[in-house]
This record gives sequence, C-alpha cells and structure tokens, in this order.
Amino acid sequence: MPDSAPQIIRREDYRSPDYRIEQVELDFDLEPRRTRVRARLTVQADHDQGDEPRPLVLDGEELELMAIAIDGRPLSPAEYVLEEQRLIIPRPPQRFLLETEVVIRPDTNTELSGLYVSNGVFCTQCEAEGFRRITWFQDRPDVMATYRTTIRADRATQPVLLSNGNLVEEGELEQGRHFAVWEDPFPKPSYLFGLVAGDLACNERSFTTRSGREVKLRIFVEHGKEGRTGYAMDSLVRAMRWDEERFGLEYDLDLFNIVAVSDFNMGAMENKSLNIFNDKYILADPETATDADFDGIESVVAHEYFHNWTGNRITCRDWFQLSLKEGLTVFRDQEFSADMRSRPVKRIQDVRRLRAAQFPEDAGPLAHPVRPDSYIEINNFYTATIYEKGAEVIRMLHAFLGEAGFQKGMGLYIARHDGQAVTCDDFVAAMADANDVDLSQFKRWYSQAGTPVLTVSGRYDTGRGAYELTVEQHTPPTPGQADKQPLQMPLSIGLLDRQGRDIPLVPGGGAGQESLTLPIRSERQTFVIEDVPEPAALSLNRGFSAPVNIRIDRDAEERAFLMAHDSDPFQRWEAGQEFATELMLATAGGQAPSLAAFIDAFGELLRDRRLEPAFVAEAATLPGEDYVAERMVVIDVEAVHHARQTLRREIALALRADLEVLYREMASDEAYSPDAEAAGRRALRNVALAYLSALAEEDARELDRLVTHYRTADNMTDRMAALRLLVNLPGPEQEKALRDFEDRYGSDMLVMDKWFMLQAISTLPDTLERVETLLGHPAFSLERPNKVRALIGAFTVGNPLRYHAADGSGYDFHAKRTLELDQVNPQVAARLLAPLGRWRRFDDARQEKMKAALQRILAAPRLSRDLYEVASKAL
Ligand code: 0A1
Ligand code: ZN
Repeated sequence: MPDSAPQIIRREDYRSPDYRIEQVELDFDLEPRRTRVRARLTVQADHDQGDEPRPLVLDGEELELMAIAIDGRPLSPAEYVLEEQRLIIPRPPQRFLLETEVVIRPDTNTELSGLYVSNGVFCTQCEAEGFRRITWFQDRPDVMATYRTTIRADRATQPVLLSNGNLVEEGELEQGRHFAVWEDPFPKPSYLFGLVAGDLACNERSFTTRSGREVKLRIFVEHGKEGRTGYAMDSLVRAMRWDEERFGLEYDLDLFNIVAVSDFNMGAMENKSLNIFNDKYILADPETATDADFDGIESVVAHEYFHNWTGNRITCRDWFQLSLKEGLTVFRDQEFSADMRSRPVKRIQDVRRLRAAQFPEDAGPLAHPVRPDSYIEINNFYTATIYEKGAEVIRMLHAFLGEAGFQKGMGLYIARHDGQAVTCDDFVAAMADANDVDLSQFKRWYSQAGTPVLTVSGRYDTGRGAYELTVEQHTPPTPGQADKQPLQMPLSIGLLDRQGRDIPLVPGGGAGQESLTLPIRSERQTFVIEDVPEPAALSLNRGFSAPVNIRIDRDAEERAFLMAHDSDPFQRWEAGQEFATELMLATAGGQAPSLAAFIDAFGELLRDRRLEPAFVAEAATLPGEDYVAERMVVIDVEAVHHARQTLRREIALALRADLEVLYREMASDEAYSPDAEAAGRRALRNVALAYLSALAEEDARELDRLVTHYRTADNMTDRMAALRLLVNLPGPEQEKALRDFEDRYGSDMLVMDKWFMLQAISTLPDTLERVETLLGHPAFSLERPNKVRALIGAFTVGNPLRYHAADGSGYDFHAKRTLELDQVNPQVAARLLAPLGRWRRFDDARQEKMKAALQRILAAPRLSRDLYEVASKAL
C-alpha cells in the first residue's frame, strides 16, 4: 500500500475552480542539480464574493519553496499552509499577483514527469500532472492562461533554449550564461507547457499555410542525428497540408518546433508549438529503421500536430474527458494515414491493434468506459480504450453523418468552443446540432464499458426473393457495470451472388450500392432485404463499421468463398483470419481438422496479382497467438503455439512453390524507399520468407535462405525480418547473427532496442534466462523507458509461450522487475502490469501463481499510486 490511502477521483465530483489564473510568467534558472523556478501568477477569484472568501489551493510535488509573496508582499508563515502536495492560501484577495520561488532537481527526476534531463538535454513532460513538479499551480486542464517564459542556462552546454509560442528576446548573461524569453499568445492549460534546453542540431524547413502564413518548421535532435529527420519533416509537411484540405484547419503561429529526446515515457507530446518526441518517432533512415518505424513516425508526427486544434485550441475540461482529444485525434491520424497510404490496409492494421490491445482490456479487470467515472492515478488512463476505442466511437459518428455532416459538426464544435476546456458531451452536442440528429442513445458508447457481441443469423427466403437478417446484441458485464443497455451502431453489410459478385442492396440501386448500413439500436432486430435474386454469402461488418465481436455460424466452404471473393477488402481479410482461427482452435483442442479448403483459398490469395502486395501480406499473416488464445474457454498457451506452428508449417509445405515465386518476385533492386508501395512488397516478401523458414529445421536450404537474407539485407526491414525468425531457431546461426547485429549497431540506442526486443520474444526455452542476463547489459537501464519496453515489456506482452511458463518463472520475473522499476518510474511500471491482470483466463495452477505475483506486488513497501491502482484492480 502507498503511504497514505490513495484517493479516488470521481467525475461526478467535478467543480469549476474557485480561481482563474490568467497569466503565467515563469523564470527558469537551469542547473541539473538545482534549478530555480520563479513564477508570477495573475490570479482572479471566480466565485461569488458574497460568500466567505474561498481558499486558493495549489498543487505541487517535490518542490522546495524558497519564497512566496502576494502583490509584492512576502507572506508570513501564518498566511499560508504548506502541505506535502498542496499549498493553501486561506484568505487571498479578489485579484492579485502571486509570486513563488522554488528549487527543483531535474537530474534525479527518473519519473520523467515535470522537468528532467535526458542525455544532457533539459526537457519537460507536463501531461497529465507534471506541471506541479515544476511550480505551485492549479494543475488542472480547465485553468487556461497565457505564458511568458524566461530560460537562463549555461551557453556552452545549453545553446538552444525553447518554450511555447514566439521567441521575443534573447541575450547574454554573466558567467557564460545566456537567456531566452518566449511568449505564447494562446491561452493554454498547464499540461501543454513545454521547455527544452540543450545542445541540439536542427533541420529546418518553411511551410506556407493556405492563407499565406509563413511557418518556420524545425526539428531538433542530438548532434549527428539530423540526417535522420527528413522523413519526420516530410510527414509534418504532409500532415499540415492534409489538415487544411480535409478539415479546413490551419496552423496558427509562425513557428513550429519538434524536439526528439531519448528518454520519454510515451510516444510524444503535443505541447503548444513545441512538440517533444521520443527519438523513436522522429529518427529514421533505411539502415536503422524498419518500414513499421517509418509508418509510426508518419502517424505520430501527424497525431501531435493535429492536437493543435483537437486538444490545444479546444482542450479537456477535466481528465475524464481525455478521449475528447485523444479519440478524436487518433481518428484524425488514422484518416491521414489512410489518405496517404492504402486505406484498406490501414484499416486492417488499426483493427488488429484494437483487437490486440483494447478488446482484452475491455474484457478484463481494468475495463473502463471511453469516458471513465473514476480513477486513482490519471496516468493509468492513457489506455487503448481512451485512444483506440475512442477513435472507433468517432468513426461511427462519421459513418452516421457522412464526411460532409461530420465536417459540419467539426465546424460547429470549433466555432462554439475555440479557446475553451470542454467535455465529450459538448463534442457530441455539436455533432448533433449541426446535423439536426438525436445522438442521445449513441452517447452510451462513452459511458458503457465492454465490447458488444452481435449474434447474427441470415436466411434466404426463396419464395419471396428476400434475405432476412436477425441481429442480437449483448454487452458482457464489466467491473462496476453489471447491466448493459443496447447501443446504437452502424453495421455495414453486403450480399454476394454465386459468382462472388455484389448484389445491389439499395432498392433501385446499381453500382456503388453494394453495401448497406443497418441501423442497429435494440437488443434484437430483424431486417428484410427485398429483391435478392439468389442467395450466396453474407459479408458482415464491412470495413469493421462497428467495433464489436460478431458471432455467426459459417462453414468452411462459406469462409473460403468470402476469402476469395468479398469485394470489401477488410472482410476478405477477416474471412481468412476467422478461418485460420477456427482451424487453430480445433488443433489446439486436440482435433486434426482438414486444412484443404483453407490452404486452397490461401494459395489463391498468394497467386492473385490484382491484389496489392501490402494487402496480401496482411491476409497471409495468421492471427497472433494471443488473439487465438482469447477465444479459448481456458487459455492454453502451449497448445495455441503448437497449433499456429503446425498451420504455418502445413502452409509452407503445401504452397512452397507459390511462396518461392513471391519471394523472388517481390525482391527489388531499386534503392530503398519507405513509400507504401515498396514497403508492401517488402512486407509480402518477408511474409513468404517467414513461411519458408518454418521448414528451416528440416531443410538446410531454407536455413541458408534465412541467413543469406539477413546477411545481404540493405535495409533494416529485411534485416530485422530475418533476425526475428533466426532467434527462434536453435543453433549457432542465431548466436552469430545476434553478435553481428550488436557489432554493427551497438552504439545506436534505438537499434539496440530492437536487439533487446528480438531476444525477449524468442520462443526458445532459455529465453527468460537470456532476458535476465540482458538486464545487466551496458546498454540496458531501468531509467530508460524504451529499454524497459524493449526487454521487459516485449517478454511479458510479446512472448506468451515463455511468459506463461508453467513453473511461474515468468510471473516471478515480472513481479520482481516491476517492483524495482516502480522505485524509478512508476508510470512505466504500472503500464507494464497488464498481462498479470489476465489471470482469470488461465488454468488453476497458473491463476494461483499469477495472483501470488500480484499479491507480492501489493504487499511491497513504498508502492506508488500508479502501481497500487493497477495491481489492486487486477486482483
Ligand atoms: N498526449 C500525448 C500522450 C502523452 C500522454 C501522457 C504523457 O505523459 C504521462 C506523455 C504523452 C499524445 O496523445 O500523444
Ligand atoms: Zn494524443
């Protein structure tokens, strides 16, 4: 237990603040061991003055208070109350200037919240509640102020001084120090404050907005890395243009800065005009970054940029509204990537991610609604539900309203709320009012947790020439929500004739009318589609229009038919995934199902040259072990692993010739380019390689192919693809390749993350031992979140087979390292705990061991609030 009983914060307790802080002037005197922060706050009472004056309560953490004054007069100790995390001024005036001076220690800030030092660079992370670790403040998002920030630092070690807004002054100080003054004209909440000081190189470009504003774009990185910022810069320019074209939203300052740092708790942060990034989402070149890394950069750069409107200009009233900015901004970055690349492939990847991270969360002990009702530690709520499910909710609104209606709603949302801190209700109200629709039932998506299950049955009525469809919905109970109400959702369907062609579904409709969206809103609904000349197959939930689980009875023949013919690429992919899942479940259950129909359809797919390679690569990738395991009553990791390996091997044996053709045809002798087309070809070639490698233990030629692929790779995508397969093979080749990789990239921290990760996900039996050893590797450190995620996170999340070892060694390891990490960085420790929370899904013996690990964590002294919340909820 933490020292004091952790307090539960409830949404229903929200009260607007008693005081507004309108202007903030900050003055930083930067020293790693002793940074002085002086703050001048213009405070204005915002409550009825007829009443007793209310106390001003400020938040603070680990601040050493040196001075405090009101309107220039120092306060006597009797005039304020200083607690561990609060500073209370019981009877302040109506309107006043509050001055404080504090000392903080960036050099020992391993939590990476507030002001810290990463590789010699001072940087800040203030979302959600980091600003209180910099100065005393009402640290809540509905307190919006303009900021003027002075930074003083040593010129030699910190030549670059950055904060939000515009640079208004800079100059020299005594003793080799210098200063810069920044002014941000847009009122913002404290969580968007940002500051950076360091010795950084910069890539600069200029961008002209469509109304003619010249914006200077700069990306700052450590010296020597500027050559790896080109793709991030291109992505930023594309994102800025796209937001103008698709959303009509333009940038609003003359300067946009990005800084990449090596130690960061998350992916990146949208501080106003000073985005701070994890290196991982900025730095890329063909030699060190994979296609997936390039992808990630494009979408995270865009995501942070898009926050300028959805998050910064309009922000959240309180942290329960987090999805207001995150769900909407994820939807926007998903749409951006879909417009830049292949839309169907992007949708498939997004759904994979939703299913891998959000569906299990929604089915487990940490399930919570998109707009939660309570929390202990807000940092635990940067979840797949807030982000990914939140984006699905926005996507459904988009489906109901259409692009034009959705943009009309966005227009009204911005016109009404620009400059405000608002709620999810305000957003939905703008959508409803702009389109004159009633969204009251739809809003249940914000308040109800759990993934709905739709049970669907279809029947062709020959006499009537009609197709009849019954849809029942049910949402399983989640913690604190036993009874669920029916949700409103768009369910897109299609009907295929015997030739596999779409039957027009809209009465009198022709081309373009092949899909119909069923308005689902009750527990049970029946739809009759008239004028259907012949029955064949039902394509259901096209484009994954509703974020639900579907139950429908289908036989192998129908699945193979959809896999071969569905005109909706998402459902074509889905049919194959479902088919493969059924087969793996049967195998895992001890049956020996016939694979013939599946393998035939799979072969068709591999040979279909009309399909884009990126799509075939997705369709030819079997569902992951976790996804299949989730479908078992009691998860059996060994059986699932074995079933998946068996299916991979059978595919390789049966379709070896096709796979070899693909391996050859998808090779390229052109110079590497990260574009979607080239990446798709590489992805497909590497999928072929992966199947062929399933034969490597019995056929030396395949082992050879793999080793050659590794050795001759001229880019990281191919090299990683080979190494990922090699690490699962016993024998000297594996060791040799790993050593070679370390020799090549040992000095590159980002590439070493890959090296750690690959070893952590190896399915070989000695993996845990190896992971333990790697904890002592000089490149590993518990103080570096990327390393922790690469080694500990990859093992606990990405290696179900070894993590769930029957002897409980994986759980013991997890509990022990989590407790160590908690003393260093509680946020990251808590985020890593999720796999233990799934204990209910396993057999009795594992359940006991997983629970014991959680209990050990809870019994530990000096537990953080972060870890306490997830561990106690997980039990
Ligand atoms: N708002 C950022 C994510 C973020 C959240 C919390 C952080 O520290 C606790 C850092 C970043 C985004 O959505 O990109
Ligand atoms: Zn975000």
